[in-house]
Amino acid sequence: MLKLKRPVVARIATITDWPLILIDLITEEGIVGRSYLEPYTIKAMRYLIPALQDFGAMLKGRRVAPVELYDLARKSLHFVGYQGLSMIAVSGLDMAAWDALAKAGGVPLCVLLGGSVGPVKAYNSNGLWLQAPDVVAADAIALREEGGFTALKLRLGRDRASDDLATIHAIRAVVGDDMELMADFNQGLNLGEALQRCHMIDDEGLAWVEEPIVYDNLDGYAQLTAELKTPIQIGENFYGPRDLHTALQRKACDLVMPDFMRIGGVTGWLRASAIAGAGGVPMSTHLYPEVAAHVMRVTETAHWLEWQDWADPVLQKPYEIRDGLLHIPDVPGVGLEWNEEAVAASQANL
Ligand code: SMN
Ligand code: MG
Repeated sequence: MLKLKRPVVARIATITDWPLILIDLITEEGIVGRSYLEPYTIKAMRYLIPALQDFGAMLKGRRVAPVELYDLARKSLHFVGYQGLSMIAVSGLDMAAWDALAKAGGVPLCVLLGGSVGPVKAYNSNGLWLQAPDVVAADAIALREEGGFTALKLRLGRDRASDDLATIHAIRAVVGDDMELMADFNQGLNLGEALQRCHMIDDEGLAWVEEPIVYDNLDGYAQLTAELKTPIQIGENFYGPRDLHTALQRKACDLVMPDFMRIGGVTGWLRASAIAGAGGVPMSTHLYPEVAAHVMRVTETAHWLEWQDWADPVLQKPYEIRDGLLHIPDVPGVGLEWNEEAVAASQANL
């Protein structure tokens, strides 16, 4: 568990301690594939660890063929269901397997996937939670300076709609018109409230409005998408590529932003990005900025990478952000190595 510098204060939950599961996939050749999961709560962390250990035992002796391991792991939980914790566990395994394969080939993951090492356009998503408008506006400057960002995400869903509007105005006043602003309601509104609030902010020039209502109300999302000028963004709660396909078929959004622990890791992302690409839908990432940077280099409709530095304390070499661009290190794999001292100091009592 890591203490968050800026606690998550959203309408649906407050999070002060951030759980991380660090995964080492150890091969007989001595290569270690690494990934992490950020399952939001310590309880979810407890449920996931045995599932990951079971995958390890089940797949012992197999070749590191990520697509095959993904299918085997999913099928082993088929009767439990493909979504939810099953998919989260599979995603963790998948990301570690792709890392191991790229390391075995001696190339960065983006190169293994057919791309090249280079910068990826990112927005800063480290803060701007549900605090008073002046507090948030002051933090916007600090967030911009963390990496020369040209885009920031703020959170909405305060008790009073007028406070949401005041927050957008307060941030705009300090960062100017050239800064792109994304706004995330974190599923906090019902459809009626969402219609009112999204119309209220529809002329604010926001880059997108994210998850105004509960993630699985696709009819509601279709109505919002049809009614609003501002693009509707969803996707961090897609469990597997088929959820993205369904959302596009239902015209439930303008933009998509899958999360790596839910979409199915790298394998799920690649399958989902083919669907988004065919539909011409811009695709952004959710959390996991390191693996996100690699796949964005080969994503047809790559839009924005979500930058969060929350895993940085346990990484030996955190990725560098400059001029709003995330820089992929030119090392084999994803480039995740644990800072063992920091890991030892942050071990949770499970
Ligand atoms: C979010 C991310 C991490 C924790 C809580 C909420 C958010 C986002 O939905 O899109 O960044
Ligand atoms: Mg979100």
